[in-house]
Amino acid sequence: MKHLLFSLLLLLKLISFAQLEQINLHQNWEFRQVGTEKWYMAQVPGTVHTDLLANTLIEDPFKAGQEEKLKWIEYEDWEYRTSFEVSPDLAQMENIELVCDGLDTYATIYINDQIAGYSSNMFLQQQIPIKALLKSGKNDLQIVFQSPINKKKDEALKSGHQLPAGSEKEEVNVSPYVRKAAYQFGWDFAPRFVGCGIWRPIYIRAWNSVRIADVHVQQKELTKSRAIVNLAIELDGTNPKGTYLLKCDDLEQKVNYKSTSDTLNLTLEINNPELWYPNGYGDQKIYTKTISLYKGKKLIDQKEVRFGLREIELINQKDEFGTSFYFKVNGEDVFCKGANYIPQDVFLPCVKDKQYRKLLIQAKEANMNMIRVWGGGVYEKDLFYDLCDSLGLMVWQDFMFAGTVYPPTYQFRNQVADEVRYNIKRLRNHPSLAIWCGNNEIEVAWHNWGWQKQYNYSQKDSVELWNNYKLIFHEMIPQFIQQLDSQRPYTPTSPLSNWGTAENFKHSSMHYWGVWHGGDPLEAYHDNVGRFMVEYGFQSYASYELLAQYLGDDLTLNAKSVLDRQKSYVGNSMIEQNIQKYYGSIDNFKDWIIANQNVQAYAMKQAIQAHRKSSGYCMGSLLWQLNDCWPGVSWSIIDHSGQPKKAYSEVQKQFSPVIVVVDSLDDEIHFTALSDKSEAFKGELKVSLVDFNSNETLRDFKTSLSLDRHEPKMVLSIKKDKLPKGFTPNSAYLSYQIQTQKSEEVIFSDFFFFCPPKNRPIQFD
Ligand code: BMA
Repeated sequence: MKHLLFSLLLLLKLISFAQLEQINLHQNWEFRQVGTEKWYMAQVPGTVHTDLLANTLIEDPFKAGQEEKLKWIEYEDWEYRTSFEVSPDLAQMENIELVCDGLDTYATIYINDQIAGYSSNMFLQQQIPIKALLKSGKNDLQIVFQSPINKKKDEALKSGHQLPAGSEKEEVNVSPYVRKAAYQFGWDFAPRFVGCGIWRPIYIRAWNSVRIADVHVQQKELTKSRAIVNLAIELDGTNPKGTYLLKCDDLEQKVNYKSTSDTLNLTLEINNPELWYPNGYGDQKIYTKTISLYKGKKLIDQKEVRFGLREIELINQKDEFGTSFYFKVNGEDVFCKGANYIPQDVFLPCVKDKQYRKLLIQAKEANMNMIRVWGGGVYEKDLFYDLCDSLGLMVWQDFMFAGTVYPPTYQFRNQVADEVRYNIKRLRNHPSLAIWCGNNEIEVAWHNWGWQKQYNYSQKDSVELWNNYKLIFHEMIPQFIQQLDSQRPYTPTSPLSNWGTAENFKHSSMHYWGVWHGGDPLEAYHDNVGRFMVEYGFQSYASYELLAQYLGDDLTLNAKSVLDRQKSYVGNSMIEQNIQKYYGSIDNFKDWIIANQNVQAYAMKQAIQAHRKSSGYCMGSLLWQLNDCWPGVSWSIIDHSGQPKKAYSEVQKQFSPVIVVVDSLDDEIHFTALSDKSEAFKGELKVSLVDFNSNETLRDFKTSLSLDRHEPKMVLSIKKDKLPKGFTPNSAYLSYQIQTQKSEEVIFSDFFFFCPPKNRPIQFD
């Protein structure tokens, strides 16, 4: 009965869209462990861990102790199967493909017991011609996943040396050999769950004649009065040669497709174009156009393209201070405010569309304008970039390489080439995509982290690994970008400059980890400002309530279940030390977490204020990290359940368009104001010195503000000896606010304390 219904639906679809068919294959899946008898229901898209959980064959992997207990799953092979009906009409179509948007990772795909194709890269879509394997009626589809560990362990062993993988605690580091999300092998914010599965949509695509396979939107000219946009169109079909008619709006063009490598061009002229701007700099105009392809009079395919018009440049060149690193959008310098994004779950298909929406809206509401998709995760799904387009969040897109060097083999580089080409083509039309970045931290690591010694590389090994690195990130990838997306900036790695020396802070992109990894005090952010801060961060635990959902109630900091969540080699020492410093001793774990989140918020405040106060010199502040992939402890400002931590509201405040930063020096208190607004800002700063105990205002100060974009100004200086007699750091605090001149609307307010929270008679948190 089910099958009958399925074929009927299929037929209906065929009648309604005679040319191109797409039939999702997400129904009736089963799975089992290879070598066992029984099949269980499976969810597709999905993962083996979540399928095992849904069948109550395992406990929730996020519960205490499960990470260790469920390790066996990664050494096993897993098979998935379903069947689907093919109507005689479908079977007769000229082109039929099985499209797998993402298979994780080593898979053999069988149709009716015959091998149809293979997958060996989670980041690559498979398009497998299957016409010859299909029959009318019921067809079987089976996908067998091989354990990535078993698959690559021998190759790793044979190489004679380990490749680095900081968070893999195994006897052999396999992750560098596998094109699978690196964080799933364990990271300093993530547990290790090396799973497999059909993690993205899977469907049949069938068409007669040709289909529009790709449209590359190329902005050729952009002035106030007009934009010229070329649509470069690729066709796909077994015999695509011929003459076609292309239509878009009222444009019609006869085109001749000569060979399969041909591109058809349709040039649009847009008068008085509206531009796309980052959040805070203007609106986000998105143009939508439909391209129709005709053969003779017959419409054979249609495709909708969305694009935005804007110019993004990366200015990374020598300047008066050292080497600049900033973005110009539509000719204006942009101060990038944002965060690093990691996958929203260890088990990626669990993340619902509404979670994407919620998280990215949270980013926009925190006054961010840039998100970095970090290289140890995944190239995100289309929805992510669509949301960034419409929210004005520029995307810093790493290619998925992080924290290791890669096997110096032709076969590996070939995989990389396919993956890079596919993802560039998939993402290049998004106006939000601001920069491609080769990888996360590989160059700083190679030059500073002592891998050569740690892994005992011979001179020959080192030369070979480094040459392979350069080939991939300095030659191959930039060449692909030149061919496929030549207008987008590329930077080979992040950061370009290491935080070790003062000189390095004068140059290019920077990850500053003196606070946390280097043990620096939180105030050190003020002395360590680079030209573009791509990473900096401080850890906090998720709320007690969220942890308790997975670990049970009655938690203590030193419980094994809690300690198991801490994946950073630094452990809890930096948190503990700073709680002591600012809050004193706290025994109760609930209160300790609150203090921990407050310390993180304070740390983010110091960092963002330091970076923004140096606007002009420093032009970017991307905190590490926006979100979490499981309920635990990490540098995130939003936890795994989507709940903002305390730091979120602090970040939101400090990323406001206009802020004031207070510095208490020995004799004076300085107020520095700055604005990101495009028009000059006029307003007033009001400051009150308030007595802690009586809550009385002891003295008021005010000054008018006139600020130009990205030009921080010292607007007020108060001599400490002019403060009322009896003032001590523990007796009063400053409350200050900025209001606009026109409407007297308060657009920013904050406090400044002269003493740590533990010395304050009342708490504000
Ligand atoms: C950054 C990232 C990650 C890591 C984080 C915290 O440098 O690139 O590798 O999770 O540090 O240590």
